[in-house]
Amino acid sequence: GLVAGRETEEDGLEFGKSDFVLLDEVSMEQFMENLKLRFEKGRIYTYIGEVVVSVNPYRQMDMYGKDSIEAYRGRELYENPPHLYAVSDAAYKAMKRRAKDTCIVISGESGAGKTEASKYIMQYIAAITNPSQRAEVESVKNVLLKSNCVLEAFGNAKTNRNDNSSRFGKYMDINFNFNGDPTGGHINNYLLEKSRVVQQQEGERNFHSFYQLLRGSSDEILESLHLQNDPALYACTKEGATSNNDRSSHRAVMNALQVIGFSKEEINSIYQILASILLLGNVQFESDGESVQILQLEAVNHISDLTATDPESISKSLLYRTVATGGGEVIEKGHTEQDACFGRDAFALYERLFGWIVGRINSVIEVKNYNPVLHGKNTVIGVLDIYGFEIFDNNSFEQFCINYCNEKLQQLFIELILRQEQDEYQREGITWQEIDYFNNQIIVDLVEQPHKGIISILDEACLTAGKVTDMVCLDSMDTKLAQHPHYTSRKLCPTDKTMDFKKHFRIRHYAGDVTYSVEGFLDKNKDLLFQDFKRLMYNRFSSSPFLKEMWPDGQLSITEVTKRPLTAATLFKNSIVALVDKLACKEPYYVRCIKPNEMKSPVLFDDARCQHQVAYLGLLENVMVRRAGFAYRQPYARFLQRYKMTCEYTWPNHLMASDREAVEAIITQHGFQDDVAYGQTKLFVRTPRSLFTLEQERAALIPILVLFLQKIWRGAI
Ligand code: AOV
Ligand code: MG
Repeated sequence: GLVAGRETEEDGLEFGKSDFVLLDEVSMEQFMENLKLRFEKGRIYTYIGEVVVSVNPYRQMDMYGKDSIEAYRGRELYENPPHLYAVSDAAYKAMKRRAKDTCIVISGESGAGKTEASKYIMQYIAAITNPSQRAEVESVKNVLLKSNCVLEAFGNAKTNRNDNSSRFGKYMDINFNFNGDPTGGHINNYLLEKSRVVQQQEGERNFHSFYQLLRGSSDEILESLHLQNDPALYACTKEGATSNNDRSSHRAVMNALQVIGFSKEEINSIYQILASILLLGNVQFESDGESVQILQLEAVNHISDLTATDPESISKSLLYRTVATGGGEVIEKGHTEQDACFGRDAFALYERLFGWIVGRINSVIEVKNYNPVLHGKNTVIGVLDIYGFEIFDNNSFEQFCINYCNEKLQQLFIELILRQEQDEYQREGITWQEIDYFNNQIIVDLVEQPHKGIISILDEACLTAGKVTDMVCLDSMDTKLAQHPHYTSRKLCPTDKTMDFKKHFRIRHYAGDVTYSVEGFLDKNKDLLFQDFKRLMYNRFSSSPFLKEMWPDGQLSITEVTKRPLTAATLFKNSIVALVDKLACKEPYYVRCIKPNEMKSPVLFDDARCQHQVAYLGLLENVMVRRAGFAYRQPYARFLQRYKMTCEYTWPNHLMASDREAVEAIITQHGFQDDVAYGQTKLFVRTPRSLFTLEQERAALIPILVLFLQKIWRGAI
């Protein structure tokens, strides 16, 4: 297989070029030809310099096993065929040798293979660390690996784009000690698509966890949870009730929870909450015009049992809310939109549960007793796996947030890979022909700019007293954004019959046009959770401190909470801005995932779909920058340090006026003059070949040198 030897220039023809930089000519045609050829030959990874382009194979590849891991361990990028393992190793080496914080950013649209890639990356890092098998390091690694399984169960779902689609964003930091062994980690999660708990689009499913519970639990457990083992019986899970592996997944999740260190009691509580949500979803209301009644009192009794709350409090929290009037008086008001309130309560429960699980995992893996003096610098590798760009038949607030997040990541890629690269040539005084690329900053601004951006307009509408509807908000966007080249709506473009006057607006995203339905935007942005429910939950769990953590705000009194909280969109924006800042100060490694077709087929390479992705990901521009430029660069002193032994004028020390001249001597002696440029402080090397030759010579010389030194020590010379 792949492990047997690297892809050399000779077999280059058979598998295409392993690095797009080596194409004869940089054109979309050649790029696509190479990408397709490699996909068909089972070469799913290809480099652009240090960036990995990955095409989802939609089949099990025989390239992730132990022998592959060994083949990549400690090697340089150009020594082996392209692989996630090679970049993981590069990130790891940079972290270990140079004490750099690094991050691996995985991007691509929904279903392109980001989550799978993130798992292989983590597996690799786990496999190559802790050679001495220290128990405390092993346990950290175990928790890191097992956390994926739990987070996927609770945060992933089948969508129309991907059977195992991440419905939350995940950024995981892995901490390392000076030995390069993992000592802990931290998971940041971003905006869970909680509305899925009560509603799914046709053909989609709820979060996996519900089906796993119903299909995988024993009859006794289900009985104790007042459940039956058929997802079709519950409003929340009747969509997509049939699936094959929920039962085995349930076992895996139970095992993972135990390995991570969740107690029996905690695991029980998790499943009690899931059961409460399923039962809550079946509660229906009836209005006689005057007052609202709950139809399924039995369900309420069961929820009351599962949450150890009295049934009256539950009914009351479902039917009424307590509000503070302007004068500080506290009154009870009956709900009018009954269905909305059970829905809100249900997904609020789920969101808190998810957040609590993440927090609980973090508490297990957080770095404890770290002493920088004793343990040296604590370095980090971050792995980002977030929901990919998506377009559905019906796109709502969640897609708006998800797609905005992808715009931000594309912007970061442009900054780090396209712009900073070119800036460096200028700084180093290297002649340079600027390369044009589409900068999506304009779309990022459309969404997030203060006062003028969509989020600001939404927030303003949410804060306006009185009855501001989604429609009014759309009007306001139409007025303020009429001139924006990436925004349109039916009112601005009356001839476009694909949009509805009342609800649609469209954003021309970097990855394509998406038509959003404004319906529900305001509610979702306000993210109202009735305080009664929070207090109810807080009181219920007051005897179990670990679950009380889920509802810390429940202890606030009704007058304290009238202060306006930040809206969902603003909170999300702030968290994404913080994420981008965090990534920007690390040394980045990129995996760019491509989805070969819409049918999940392992043999179909849909040329148009693939070309579209290559275009919007800016991959061709990436090749141009990389190729016109220099793939590898090293400060003169470091280059000299490593290769001085390969040249008679520099070994053991050079007598030249500067390191730069000494480096010139090495390069000239090897005949690589045409492959390099000399910057102010660094040597720039165009192709990997020269470096590879130097590495080989060095490797060949080292044993001779060692022998030579040993002889000196023994007094033989
Ligand atoms: P995503 O993370 O990019 O989408 P996934 O990583 O979940 O996409 O990949 C989707 C599916 O493609 C997986 O469930 C696998 O069946 C298959 N797949 C992906 N990569 C590989 C691989 N390297 N080898 C074999 N099969 C693979 V989303 O989370 O929807 O944006 O929100
Ligand atoms: Mg995913």
